Amino acid sequence: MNYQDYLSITPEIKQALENGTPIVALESTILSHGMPYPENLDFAHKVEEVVRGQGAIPATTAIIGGKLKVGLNADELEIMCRADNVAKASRRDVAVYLSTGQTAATTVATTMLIASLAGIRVFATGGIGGVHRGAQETMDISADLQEFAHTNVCVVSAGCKSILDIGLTLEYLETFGVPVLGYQTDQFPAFYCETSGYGVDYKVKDADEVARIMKTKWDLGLNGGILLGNPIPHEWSMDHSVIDKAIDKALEMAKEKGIRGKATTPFLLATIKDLTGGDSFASNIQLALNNAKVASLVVVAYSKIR
Ligand code: PSU
Ligand code: MN
Repeated sequence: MNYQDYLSITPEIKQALENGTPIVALESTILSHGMPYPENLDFAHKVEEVVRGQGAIPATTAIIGGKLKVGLNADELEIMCRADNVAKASRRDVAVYLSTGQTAATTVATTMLIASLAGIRVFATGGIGGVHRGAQETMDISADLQEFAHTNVCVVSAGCKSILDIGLTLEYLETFGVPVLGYQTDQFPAFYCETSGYGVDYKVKDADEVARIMKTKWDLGLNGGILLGNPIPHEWSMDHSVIDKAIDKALEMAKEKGIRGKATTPFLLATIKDLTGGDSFASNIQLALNNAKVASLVVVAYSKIR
């Protein structure tokens, strides 16, 4: 068998791949392990509509029935959002879940991997995983960062949450040669907040510029991802003080409860949501929709010059 035998691509996306129609990959961990039901289902449909509204085709990914799914139908979206017995698949889990038939949501790392296998070059998420605070001791560094080191996908994200050590996350990306671009900003965004206090390598003015950077990088054989930081829309940006308090508390609780490994990020996300109430969730939805829009602009520009 070759890798294509493990892919299950919807007819619509197969045709889009053949015709060179722009496609945006979307992850499912944000649905299964990042948002409550049924709000996640509403979001899952909305984010796909945003992509279609820009003239691109959405491709939500997941592992279901021993296949790497590229594009989910309504029933499959429902399964991922209900999240009953849905595992979280990062790179190390992929072969196991494909072999055992375990249903699993895809993280940034595995969505990049699946997108790349399918020939999709742009992916929209909420926030990426990174170097956790205290990683000097715990070694907790998301596999997302290693995926950026070698998989050719441009990921549009609102930066990352400060549950992570943002400075060390950027250092790690630099070491592995990953360009970090700011969409119309010179600040690396901090998910709920427009700014993080850290700069990006390059401020880009529009989607065309991002598309040219993608093409040039991969033409040269400089393999690996590109991170496009797209700040949360100003009107939804939250106060650093509000969010920082919740994040500190969530980190403390994780420590007390001895939460470790792949449970860490979902625990922190759920706890922060509880601590900040509806506000942070409303912001979360808006930033993710905005990333889908910018990712669509980028892939439309990329498909014109490719
Ligand atoms: N950070 C967020 N929201 C998310 C995630 C991270 O603000 O939904 C999810 C993404 O799917 C990301 C994964 O790829 O968590 C990272 O998990 P880990 O830290 O275990 O690698
Ligand atoms: Mn981890």
